[in-house]
Amino acid sequence: MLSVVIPTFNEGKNIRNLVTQIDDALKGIDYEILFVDDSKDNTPEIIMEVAKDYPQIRMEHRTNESGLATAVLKGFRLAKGDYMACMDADLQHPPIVLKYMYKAMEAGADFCIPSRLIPGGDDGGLNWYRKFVSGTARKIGQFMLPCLRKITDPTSGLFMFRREVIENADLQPIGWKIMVEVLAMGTYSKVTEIPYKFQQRTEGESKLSGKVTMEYLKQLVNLRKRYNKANKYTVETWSTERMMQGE
Ligand SMILES: Nc1nc2c(ncn2[C@@H]2O[C@H](COP(=O)(O)OP(=O)(O)OP(=O)(O)O)[C@@H](O)[C@H]2O)c(=O)[nH]1
Ligand SMILES: [Mg+2]
Repeated sequence: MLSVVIPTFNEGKNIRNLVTQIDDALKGIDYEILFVDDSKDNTPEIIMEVAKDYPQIRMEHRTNESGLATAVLKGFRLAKGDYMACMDADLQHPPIVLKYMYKAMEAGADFCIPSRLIPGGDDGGLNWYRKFVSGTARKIGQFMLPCLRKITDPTSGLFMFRREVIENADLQPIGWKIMVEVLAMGTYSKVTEIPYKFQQRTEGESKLSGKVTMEYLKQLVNLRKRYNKANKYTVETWSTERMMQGE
């Protein structure tokens, strides 16, 4: 089974569209969707409404806790799947990519990381400022944590891995970049990167802020002391053709 963990904060307008697209993408695959919701609006009601049509949906609504990292970790703890995925609710991560991530896992990957920065990938026309911020965050991360250096797009919120990867990992929920935490603390030997095209957000609002940047730096300093130095892995990079093979 595949568990797709989706953190949500005021994403009501995106939920039905998101679930419909995930269900289309995962035809024939046993899956569950776990929403971990900290919304202050009617998003939880919308999720429950959509869940009437899709029994694969579970929701954890939190009222006394918030924050992206703790939400995703909560989702991983509740997940029942052999494979776990994390994605944003705002459709910036096109749900169809889940199908190809699953394919990479079935082909033997322990960890599948879609990338905007390999041939066939696209950053969705980020403006120069967002490009600069995201490029700098990536480079600082790779400088601080050698274990990120072979990964082209380690700071996104879109990834899939085998449950065993985090079984003995000490994941501490600070910051925004939960994949960096899993890559640094997890145990895995084969990573597959696949290309994907990042999308513009069309509904709802971004929650990015200056606080996020500080938390990221704090997280990197903390991980530098703790990361799993024994973990060695290889990276296989799929082309679009390889990804589409057999379709
Ligand atoms: N549960 C929970 N989810 C959150 C929280 N903050 C953000 N999210 C969700 O995390 C995902 C990523 O947040 P975004 O605001 O899209 O961040 P971003 O993609 O880096 O920024 P944009 O590119 O501007 O959209 C979305 O699904 C949000 O709803 C939070 O405190 N709790
Ligand atoms: Mg977003």
